[in-house]
Amino acid sequence: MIEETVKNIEAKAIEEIESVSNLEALEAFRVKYLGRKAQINDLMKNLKQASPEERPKIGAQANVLRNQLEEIIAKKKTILEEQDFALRVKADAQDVTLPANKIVRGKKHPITQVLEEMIAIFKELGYIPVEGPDVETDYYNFEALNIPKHHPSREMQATFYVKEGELLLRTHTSPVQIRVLKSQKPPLAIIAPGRVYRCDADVTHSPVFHQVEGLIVDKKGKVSFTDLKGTLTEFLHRFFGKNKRVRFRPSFFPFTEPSAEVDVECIICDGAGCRLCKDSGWIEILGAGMIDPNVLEAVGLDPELYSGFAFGIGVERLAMLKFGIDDIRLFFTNDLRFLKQF
Ligand code: FA5
Repeated sequence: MIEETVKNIEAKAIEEIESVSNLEALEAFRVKYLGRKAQINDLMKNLKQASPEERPKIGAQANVLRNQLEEIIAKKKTILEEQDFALRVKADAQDVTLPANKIVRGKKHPITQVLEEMIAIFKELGYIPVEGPDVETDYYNFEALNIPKHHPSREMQATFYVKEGELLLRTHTSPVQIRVLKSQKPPLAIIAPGRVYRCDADVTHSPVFHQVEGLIVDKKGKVSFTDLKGTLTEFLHRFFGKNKRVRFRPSFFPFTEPSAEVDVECIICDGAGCRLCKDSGWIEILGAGMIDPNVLEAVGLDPELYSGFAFGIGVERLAMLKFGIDDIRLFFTNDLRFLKQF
């Protein structure tokens, strides 16, 4: 009787294990055949009823069955684990024939590129780069540059004040002239690149832009307006090449006398007149002149003994002309489609 039961359990288990298809089902199978409530345990309980001669035989048979069941389970477990692993490997598989992701490399902003090129050219011409603060006092930005309080010429540069009448965002790089002349003895030749701020906005005017200031001071008579013109012409030739048409035109600045401005032929209309050049055919790029005696006096230099020249170049304007850009705001909106072209 018991022998038959053992055989039945064995046959059922062998049949059932076939349909076990995952590790969860295998665990259920193990609980069913070897767990606390498994039929094989009842078998052992019934052992008492058997005759003393039969008992060892039945016990041995039950043990064989137990071992067999354990073996079946172990074998199935190995198979299922291998299947599982194979499935996971397949799911994780990388297609090594796919093209790799492109690595996009960053580039320098066009204004940084132009600034670096300008600085390199002026260094070759013997100028030393210096820096000044973006937040300036009224004294350095205006007063020492011969622009007294309430003078109409202050309106040439609409100012952002940090503290009305005292502290401001510098409207040009010219205050660096004063800082240098107060701290260094001539002869000297410096450039001062940096950000400047004005309440200005259209296709050629930005509220934040860059200038490169230039300043040279020596014993009176050593540097003349001819040197100024020669220096700026040389710079423009190196920057644009010799074919770009430029013109010098008389102008006014309170801190230089005589003064000039330099224009470059408009890149959009080639001089015919358009929206960018406001129908003039020219784009203004810089202001310059011989240092006004009042400025030399303000820094404690005797205008009878010293003279020099200065210039202030608009960096964005040079970049517009170099790269053919018709709206200054493109430099500040950080559109990647624009920036990627440089
Ligand atoms: C000045 O700022 C004088 N400090 C320049 C100077 C220095 C004259 C030394 C004499 C001696 P101006 O305001 O013209 O000048 O500006 C100089 C240049 O900066 C302009 O020719 C133009 O190229 C550029 N610029 C002026 N305003 C803006 C603006 N809002 N956005 C972009 N570029 C500007």
